[in-house]
Amino acid sequence: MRRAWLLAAALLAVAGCSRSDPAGADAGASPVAAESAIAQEADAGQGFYGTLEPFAEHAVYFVVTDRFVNGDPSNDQREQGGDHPSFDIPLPACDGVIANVGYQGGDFRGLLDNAGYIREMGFGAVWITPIVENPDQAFTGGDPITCSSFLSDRGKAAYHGYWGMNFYRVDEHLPSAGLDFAAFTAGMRAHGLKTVLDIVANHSSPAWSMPEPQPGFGQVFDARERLVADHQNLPPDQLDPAGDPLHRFYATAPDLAQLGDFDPDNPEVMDYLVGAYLQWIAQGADAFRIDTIRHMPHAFWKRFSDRIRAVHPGFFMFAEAFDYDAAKIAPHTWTENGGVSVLDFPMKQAMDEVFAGGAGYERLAEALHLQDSPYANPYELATFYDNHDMARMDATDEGFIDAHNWLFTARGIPVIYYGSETGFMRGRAEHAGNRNYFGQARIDAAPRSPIHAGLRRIANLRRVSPALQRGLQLDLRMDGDEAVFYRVYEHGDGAQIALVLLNKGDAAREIEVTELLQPGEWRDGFGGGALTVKERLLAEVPAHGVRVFLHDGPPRRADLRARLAELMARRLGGPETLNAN
Ligand SMILES: [Ca+2]
Ligand SMILES: [Ca+2]
Ligand SMILES: [Ca+2]
Repeated sequence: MRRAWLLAAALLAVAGCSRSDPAGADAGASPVAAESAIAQEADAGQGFYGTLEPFAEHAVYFVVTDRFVNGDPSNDQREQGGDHPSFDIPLPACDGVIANVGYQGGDFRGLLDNAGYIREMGFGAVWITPIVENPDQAFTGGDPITCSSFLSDRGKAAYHGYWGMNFYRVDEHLPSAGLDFAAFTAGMRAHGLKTVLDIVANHSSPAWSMPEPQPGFGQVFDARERLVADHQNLPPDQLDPAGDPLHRFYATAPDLAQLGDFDPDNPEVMDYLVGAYLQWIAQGADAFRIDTIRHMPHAFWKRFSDRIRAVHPGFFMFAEAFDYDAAKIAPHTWTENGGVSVLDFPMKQAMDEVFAGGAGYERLAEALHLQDSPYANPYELATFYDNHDMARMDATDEGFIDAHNWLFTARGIPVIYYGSETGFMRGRAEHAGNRNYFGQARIDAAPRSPIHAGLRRIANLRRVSPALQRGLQLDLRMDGDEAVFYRVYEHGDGAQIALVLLNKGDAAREIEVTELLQPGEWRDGFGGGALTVKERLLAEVPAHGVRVFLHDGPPRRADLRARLAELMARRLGGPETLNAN
């Protein structure tokens, strides 16, 4: 394979002779003295990369399955729920937008029908909300819903899937004839898409506070449909795990809202959950997104992850630890706590300030945590700017375009929430439109959105660039509307340097790069031709634009390699770095 890289470099050098070159490559400067000196001692041949995690190759598109596309009306269960029907429950309008807390019909068929749309946007994986069987009625307990409420569930149906009652069975709203979960994942894979399954281990469904008990709520059934746990509509402190076998799954103190909170120390709970989630891996789940991870203790996750990875070594998982403090969420990533990556909430907060609030790129530099961070590996974090549990980003079209140009070039695994490719429901919280039904008509119209065009362009570049996927990030300038950084990947048979130039200003700007610039043949990542670089690279970056230049070879400058060696050595963190800070 090294021969292939060298051949590619040679071909680019030839192409450079007859280029139509949008970037100014400096001619006439003397070669950099350091170029010939390869500092082999500095890195001892280990190479340069942020991570070797295979999953980092894939950007992730996240859908609330029920709200994406109804591909099969025959599984809608519109009559379900009896006295508490669960299909189509509109809320009073919030600022003119009507949200819905009932089922809307989205299913495996609708998602698979649009796998090509997702793949062509540049994604390699789809995160779907939990698939397991949930109760059929709208919930009658809990707190009333308002436009801005969170964890308020009165009148809500289980359309989101986070209220498991049988973790071994698919909820009846999702599959179609011939399209069970295994067929769905196989179909997605045939389109080049991995399936990230959203899993819950903290709780079952809302389990108490109902005026009258409701079927399924607070109950748990096993693979053979036997009732194994029942909260019996009792407040947690009235449960009697010692005396009533049906209470044994549950903790006796409340945790989140009125959810039936699993006892993390009960080995039967662990067996039940591990058995279920191994079953879904066997049916094609490629990775897990773990819900509410901080609501179970580290020791629980260590046992869980060890058991999953005993069967599937290296199985990739990232979790929701809903906190904007890196020091608080990082412990989940440590080996002794199960080694689960996390959604990058601190970066989300910074992105919001930059792309919706107008802050400068220096704010993102802080959030990268490239050296001596508390994270086991910051390059494996799942990066995002909004999702279903918070207000969608309230940015202009240009703000979304800039956000995507950042997300798909900076370190981390990008995660995009469905509809963001058109700025769908921007600024909207959970009960004010955030999770509204997207639907086939919006998907068919999405390519006319400038956000979609920009996203497709940058996501597809990341899809073919090992440097953008997994390379070390070396920042040159992160200031105001301008960001300039390298991503460097050198491992085994592959080597690539990406030079990323971002401009989030309203006017085009010329950006000049000389610092640590690897001389040689470079090419425009967007197909604009090849260029020979000596000491300087000068490029015009459009307003709200991105330029990416790629060098298909290893870094050779001694000073560059020395900087990379330091980044490489200090990129992994853990308890030691947290305690030192
Ligand atoms: Ca349906
Ligand atoms: Ca159901
Ligand atoms: Ca809990």
